[in-house]
Amino acid sequence: MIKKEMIAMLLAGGQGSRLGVLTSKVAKPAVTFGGKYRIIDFPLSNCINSGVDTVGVLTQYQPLRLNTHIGIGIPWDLDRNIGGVSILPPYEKPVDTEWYTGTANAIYQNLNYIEMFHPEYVLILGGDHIYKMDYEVMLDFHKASQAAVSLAVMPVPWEEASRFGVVVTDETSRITEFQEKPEEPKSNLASMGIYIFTWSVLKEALLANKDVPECDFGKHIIPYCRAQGQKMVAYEYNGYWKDVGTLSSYWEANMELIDIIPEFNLYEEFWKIYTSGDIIPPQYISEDAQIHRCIIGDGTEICGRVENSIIGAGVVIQKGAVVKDSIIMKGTVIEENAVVEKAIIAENTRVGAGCVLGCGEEKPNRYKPEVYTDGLVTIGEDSVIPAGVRIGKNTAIIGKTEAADYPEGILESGESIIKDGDEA
Ligand code: ADQ
Ligand code: ADP
Repeated sequence: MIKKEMIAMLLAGGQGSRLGVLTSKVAKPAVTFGGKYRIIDFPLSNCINSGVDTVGVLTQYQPLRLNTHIGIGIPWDLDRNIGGVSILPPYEKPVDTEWYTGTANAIYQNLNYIEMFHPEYVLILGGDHIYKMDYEVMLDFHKASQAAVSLAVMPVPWEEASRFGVVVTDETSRITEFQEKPEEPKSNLASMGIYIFTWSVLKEALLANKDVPECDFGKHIIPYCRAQGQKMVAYEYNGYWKDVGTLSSYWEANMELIDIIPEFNLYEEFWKIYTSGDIIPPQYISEDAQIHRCIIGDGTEICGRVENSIIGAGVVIQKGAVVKDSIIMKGTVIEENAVVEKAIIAENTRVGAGCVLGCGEEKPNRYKPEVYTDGLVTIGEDSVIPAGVRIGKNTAIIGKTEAADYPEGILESGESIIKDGDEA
């Protein structure tokens, strides 16, 4: 019989619609981060650094990139004979075949996978947070508290508390109240969506709630366990943790990496962040290049001016081009004399010569004002921007655009061009 003390289930199936065109073609956990990584590298690296060597990754939305990235888990040392990493998409069953309708439903549909390992504890993780956490320490806390469920929590600013599940605790860290995304939060201790369950308790809860539509941890399973009188405790985390679920938080988290002493340090020896990547040549910086405060990936060719930016692997920045306060992902080309300011440009995009991105006054986005904010220009992957066009702020573009898509050569602030993927 295979027996593991704790296995992890990593939820990586949500669409991440608040990242707009960045997730039209890839799942949020597969979006690149920090010039080298993909978001899912962080929880996966935490797993192996914490000694959790069995991880089920629940995928659903646009899983191709995730599948190729994770493979059999070699970069994370998860290529085990027993356990290791398993990608778990929804599959057809003799009865009740369905998509993963919610986070807990996704786990329920994989009861068999979990049972294979006879775990005592199951760690539930989201796939869309940037942080380093030793889950082993959290497990020690769970055991010492003799809890049935432990939630990792951290204080957040009061005005943001209603975006999260929040907990009220007593002096022993026992959770006395839990509210999922409340309009009027009673506390600013936010659940990080990271749970350790004693497996027998979780299994019972999943079976009891199996017919609940869109069964979700925050909305159903946690409240159910509370109602059952299970002992629930809050494990307070004090390090860096960022939900990169919105374009602004994603942009900010990237920008924080280039601070002189970054709050989140990618260079720590004892907590490595592993990733899988192509074998690519070193960077080439030409005599015309000027680079200030940047993270620059492998295989890049820089002949222009780059400031305060995160430049992914294989990016080309041609002569005379200027890139400022931006994130440029893998394989993108910024042609001669283009100017890019406060933009997020996804993989394999081409920005034509002399384009200006991020110009003019700021206006709210006409279609998704809550998604395209903070003056950002967001361009989805495989896009083409023809030479010489001017693009305003709070805009989104995805697809191969042509001069005819830009009346008078301009995309006004707050407009979008969606040629490939999602509707604007
Ligand atoms: P949310 O962040 O809103 O709240 P949710 O969007 O449901 O949680 O997703 C959590 C994770 O599950 C994400 O990584 C997502 O990709 C994945 N996921 C979503 N639906 C899925 C599905 N059907 N199949 C597979 N994976 C899926 C949660 C908690 C809050 C807590 C925040 C912290 O509910 O209480 O405060 O996380 O960010
Ligand atoms: P994912 O979990 O894959 O990121 P979404 O980004 O679509 O999925 O939504 C996650 C959660 O955030 C959902 O509960 C959704 O209701 C909520 N949400 C979606 N859009 C917004 C928004 N613009 N502002 C605040 N919350 C949002």
